[in-house]
Amino acid sequence: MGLRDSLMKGLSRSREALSEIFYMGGEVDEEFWETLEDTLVMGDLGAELAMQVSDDLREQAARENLRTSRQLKEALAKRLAEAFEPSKRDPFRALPSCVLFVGINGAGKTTTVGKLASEALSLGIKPLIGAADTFRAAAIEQLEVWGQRSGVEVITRKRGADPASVCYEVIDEAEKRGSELVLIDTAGRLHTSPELMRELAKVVNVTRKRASMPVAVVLVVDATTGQNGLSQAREFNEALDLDGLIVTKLDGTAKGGIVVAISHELKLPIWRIGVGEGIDDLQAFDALEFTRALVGGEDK
Ligand SMILES: Nc1nc2c(ncn2[C@@H]2O[C@H](COP(=O)(O)OP(=O)(O)O)[C@@H](O)[C@H]2O)c(=O)[nH]1
Ligand SMILES: [Mg+2]
Repeated sequence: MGLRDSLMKGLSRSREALSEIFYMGGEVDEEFWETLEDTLVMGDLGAELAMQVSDDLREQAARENLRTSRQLKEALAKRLAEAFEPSKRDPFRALPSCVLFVGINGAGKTTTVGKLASEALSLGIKPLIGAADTFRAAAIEQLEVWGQRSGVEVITRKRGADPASVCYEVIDEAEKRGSELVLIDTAGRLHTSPELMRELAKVVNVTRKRASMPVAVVLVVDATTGQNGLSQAREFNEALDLDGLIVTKLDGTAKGGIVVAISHELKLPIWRIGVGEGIDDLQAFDALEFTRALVGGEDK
């Protein structure tokens, strides 16, 4: 399946609701605009942004005399794409670089580290993985499996070790070996636990201080969590001053709109998206491609 096809397929559930309103009978009337706004709100875009987008589109439609569903969908895709925070620097390409992966349990951090290590290798970049999720023995093993799968070495310490010291060590190793990309997995934690968030802030601060290379803190968010994903992003950003986002599980979610909402509200770029459990199921993020898949610009 091509890159674009898998995104189209993944977002099909998010797209269904939107597609319906564009085929209500073709009349672009008051009801159409109201339904569009409601659908955007229900698609997890958030009330404020949904209203802004539908108002802007309505003005543009009047101004440019947009009538067909094809024209309206393309205009909607473009307007939604503008809501994303653009990326100024891709930390997986601008090297050397150290990236810390944070997020709640099950968001897809470990999987994403594995996918990115493999992506880096295929580009001729020498990555090194750090297992700073020392809380559970299974977490270290899981990362080692991903290391084997991608062919990248994983620096670990035993269960219960201080995660900050693992960060220290992996950066040391990277400097010694000339690894240009350091990927550090951290233990999942609930954004609602102040104590765990403080501990993570310490890990982040130590790493930012220790590393001579730029450090990026990336929140991994599971798209299927919808509005909760937005709350997670707010809390993690508050505690850690995030640099960017990776959104996972976009294969088969009806909540694709949340991606727009998080990037827009927190002014954070989206660096990659996860579209499956396999090692190659990670894509670069292109805002317009994403919103076209969300809106369904060319499918009818
Ligand atoms: N469908 C799908 N599953 C994913 C994706 N990313 C991760 N997963 C799955 O989500 C589960 C949790 O992933 P894991 O990396 O262990 O999350 P962590 O706790 O944040 O490290 C695993 O079963 C992964 O296979 C994705 O993009 N799509
Ligand atoms: Mg994990």
